[in-house]
Amino acid sequence: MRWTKSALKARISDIIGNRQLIIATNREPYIHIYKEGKVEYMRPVGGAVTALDPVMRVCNGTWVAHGSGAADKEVVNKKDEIRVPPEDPQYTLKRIWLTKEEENGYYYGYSNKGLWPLCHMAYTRPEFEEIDWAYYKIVNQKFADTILNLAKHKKTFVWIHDYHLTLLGKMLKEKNKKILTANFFHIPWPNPEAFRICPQRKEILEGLLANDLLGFHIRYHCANFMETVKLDLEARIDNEKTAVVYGGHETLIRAFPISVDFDEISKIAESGETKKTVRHIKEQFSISPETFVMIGLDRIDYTKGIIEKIQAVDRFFEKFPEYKEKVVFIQKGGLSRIHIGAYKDLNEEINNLVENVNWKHSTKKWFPVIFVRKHMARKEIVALHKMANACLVSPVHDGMNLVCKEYVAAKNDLDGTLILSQFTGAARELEGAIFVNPYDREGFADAIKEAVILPKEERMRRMKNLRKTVKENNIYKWAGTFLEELKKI
Ligand code: GDG
Repeated sequence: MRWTKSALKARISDIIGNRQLIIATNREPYIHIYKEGKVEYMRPVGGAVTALDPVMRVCNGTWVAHGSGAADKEVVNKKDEIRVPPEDPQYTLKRIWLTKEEENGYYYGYSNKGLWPLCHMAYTRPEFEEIDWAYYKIVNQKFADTILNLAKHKKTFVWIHDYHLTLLGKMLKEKNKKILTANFFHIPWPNPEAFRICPQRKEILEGLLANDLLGFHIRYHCANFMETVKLDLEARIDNEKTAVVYGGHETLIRAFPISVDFDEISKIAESGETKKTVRHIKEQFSISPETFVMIGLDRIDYTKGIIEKIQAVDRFFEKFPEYKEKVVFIQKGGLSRIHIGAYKDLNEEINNLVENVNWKHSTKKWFPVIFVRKHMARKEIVALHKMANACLVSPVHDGMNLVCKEYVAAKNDLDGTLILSQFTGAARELEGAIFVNPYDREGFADAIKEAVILPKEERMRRMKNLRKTVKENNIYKWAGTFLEELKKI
């Protein structure tokens, strides 16, 4: 059986039974903002919400998240809830309000100055401030109190997501043993030596091991986690079952490679509207039909290898100047975590680099890098993928990476090449990509050349393989297999 939206819909009540489903994430799937005095909503940029929204549309249930939009309070009911998607309501979003201090300490501080660099090992030094940790605990407790209230009278399954909420499982179980909980970690789990520097590692591990199920993208992260537990706690590791028993409680550890809604993206890519958007984007950037278009699409984050990518494009034009005016690179970058110094600096660095590279290679009628900052709707993103002859995905470390899978899903015409960092979780699945080490500028520049000259049949053969993989291993398979694992508990 291939997992599809309707297959998950058909199986969901059998999987969940009479339990209500609650999912908990830091980021909410829809943000309400003020625009020219009116309330509007937008979709935030980020992998976890992109992946979970289609799943929740099928599963119904309640999504608990931080209400971070300026107009969020204006649209919720007395219980701080709103049905979403706003244009076609299918599940409930329950918003949690955080003070500026809480957001600063828990989100910008402990989660993103501490755990994010710790788990990615991208040579950005993690910072663990006591005050941030205090807020991290306060906010995890806020999520727990809200969810315990929702779970008072119903059998409940709580699906927790990510490194922002590592203590939540334990906080829930301490008050209500009947709740079933799982945490899916969207980022890598590092090796035990790297994790060892975290001063709060014992509390974090104990928080995670209170869950009944713990999911990572790939087996390597599961193995790292089990090794970490072995080093830091007196727990029993059951290798046969891939489980950890700690304090008499068993947690299953499993790999579930996350993915995208292949069918939906393919459908959007095929639509007449997308064709029109492609024409519009090409006009806007004065791209001729003969130009070889390469794209990049990332949240602006130091783990995504944006600097390394632009440097490789620079090297490509240095080494192969005959491609000037024939090849162009469009990088779309969504601003992210801008209150953190490292992100502000990265943004500056990208601006300077783009300016230098463009100045260095530009001719009278062409420059090599188009950096797009304006917010793009999903339709425009699909159009960008559709028009691209190559997509450059170059993280220095990434749990999975959805952009490469979105690209593959949008290439119905098979005419495109994926250049993919070997340090993404996706690299383990996506046979058919041209693999690069983003730290190896020379090799990366050569890979770009390889993509530009790849014969059409070979290009199509590779894309066909890639599409087969992503079509099969789509987001509904991820959700379905994760939830089915729960039935075994
Ligand atoms: C975490 C893990 C894991 C990106 N830039 C823009 C934009 N996007 C959209 C993409 C994609 C999503 O955001 C990014 O997903 P990724 O998977 O690449 O990255 P993270 O946000 O770091 O996600 C990652 C993921 O969780 C899921 O588990 O794969 O490893 O780090 O959907 O299309 N969207 C818009 N403008 C942008 O500039 N509109």
